[in-house]
Amino acid sequence: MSRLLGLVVAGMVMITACATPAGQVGGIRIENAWSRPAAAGSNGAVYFTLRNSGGADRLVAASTDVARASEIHKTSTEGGVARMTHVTGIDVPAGGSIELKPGSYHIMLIGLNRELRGGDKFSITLTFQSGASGTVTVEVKGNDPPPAY
Ligand SMILES: [Cu+2]
Repeated sequence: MSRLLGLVVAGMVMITACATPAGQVGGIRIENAWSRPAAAGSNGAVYFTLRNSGGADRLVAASTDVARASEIHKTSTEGGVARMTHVTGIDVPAGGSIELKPGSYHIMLIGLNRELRGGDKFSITLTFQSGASGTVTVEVKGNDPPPAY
């Protein structure tokens, strides 16, 4: 790659990184990390998209200092009843992507030690089965009451 092209690519990467909270952990890019507002003492949920340009991997843990504990959950609806299950991880296929979103996978923040208000930012550290681990910024979006997770 020419030096000039390298600079242009580096510039584009920086612009993308500034547009939305995002990060790179190993071969996996974490995009659009967000959460809903939630009161101190209650539970919150974090959502993001995992885009994998490397080999198959698995999200196995999350941690943040805004909550007492962080668990990987999956919401599923059976017979019209939504139910959350604590799962051991989320597979991220080679070259594939997974979106954590309301009604599906999410990171459950258990026992928030502070209020999450619209516009706030906090950090979450994600660990993958490959051993790759990294911290991304989560943006609290909106002023709605927390929805069903
Ligand atoms: Cu949950």
